[in-house]
Amino acid sequence: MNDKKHRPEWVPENATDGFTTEIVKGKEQNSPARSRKFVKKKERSTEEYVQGIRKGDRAILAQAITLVESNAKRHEEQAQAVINEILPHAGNSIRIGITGVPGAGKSTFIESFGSYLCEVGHRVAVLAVDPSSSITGGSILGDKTRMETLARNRNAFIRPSPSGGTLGGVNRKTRETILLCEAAGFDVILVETIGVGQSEVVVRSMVDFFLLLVLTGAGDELQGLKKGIMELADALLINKADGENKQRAMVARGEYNRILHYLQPATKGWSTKAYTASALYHEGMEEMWKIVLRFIEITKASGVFSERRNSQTKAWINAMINDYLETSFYNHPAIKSQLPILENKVVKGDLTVTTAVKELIRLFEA
Ligand SMILES: Nc1nc2c(ncn2[C@@H]2O[C@H](COP(=O)(O)OP(=O)(O)O)[C@@H](O)[C@H]2O)c(=O)[nH]1
Ligand SMILES: [Mg+2]
Repeated sequence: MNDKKHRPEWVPENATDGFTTEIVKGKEQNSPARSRKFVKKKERSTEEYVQGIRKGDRAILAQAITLVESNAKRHEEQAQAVINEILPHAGNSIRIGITGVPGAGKSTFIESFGSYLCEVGHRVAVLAVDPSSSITGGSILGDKTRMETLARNRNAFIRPSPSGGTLGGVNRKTRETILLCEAAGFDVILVETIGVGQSEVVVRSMVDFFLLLVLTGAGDELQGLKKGIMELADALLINKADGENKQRAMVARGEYNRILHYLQPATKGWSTKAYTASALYHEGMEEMWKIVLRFIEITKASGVFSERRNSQTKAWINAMINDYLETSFYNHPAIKSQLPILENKVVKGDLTVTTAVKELIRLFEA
């Protein structure tokens, strides 16, 4: 190490080891093109992102989404700058949410419906909301194979659910991704709910039209299906209406329509009805699209469309504030140390819940 050849020229002759800076022989760059790409990828300017998205450059769009999904503080600033720039070009799409129990055929439907839409001249972006993906590692693998044809279509863009983080985090990332896709010229956005639980409500809060995929046969399903989810839907689609199941699907359609008749409609001025389709055999796709178009026409004329978008934006603001406050509360050092102690006191009956909470808030605000 003391070999003079390895010492930089600015090091004095009589310098001790402590002073010395070592020189490590540089590695030969064997592929300048590759290294240039690497540097570019790492340090794309906000302008480059914006231009690329506006041109519909899918690689840049994908990178911008990665930026938006990053939890790193330094990425957040640039992501917000990009979104700010593209915002005037966002919003011009029909946003459709697709929900249903696992196995109902959501991914297959998206493959078939998305391909149909591309065929008739649309550009389709497919996103997924999966708040559980941080635990399960995501269900993307299965989805990719279900969407093989669509994934190869030049007019389609498929993005798996952002992994990790809270429901609030997934919520923000998906909403911002929708804006980026719209600015890149995608005029139909399909959002699939993957995780079970709260993802239906989250997706409903970011789309114009909400589609519930259901199955026939199982009378239990009709019973077990949460009325609450049916009340979120703008249409029910009985999928797998093919082969021997076709007849049963027609019967189920009548049953569902009878139930829907008594439920609160999800959208003012629109009555939610049941339809049949076969995603696997590409039947009913055109009919479904006509229903969506009629829905958009009616709600735009009545003002319900823009009312919903506005209230969704306001709800997003509130959700982010709640998320921020909750995170900063539970990460506050005083709360971290005092919460378990006060909880214990309450459990033992030494303190009332209200007193404990007030004390915690006092510590938080101090
Ligand atoms: N017969 C029939 N099978 C279907 C149809 N749609 C989906 N499936 C099958 O149902 C299974 C689950 O579909 P998938 O799209 O992964 O459901 P997801 O979990 O809701 O996304 C797969 O084996 C599909 O091939 C359909 O219209 N008809
Ligand atoms: Mg799926």
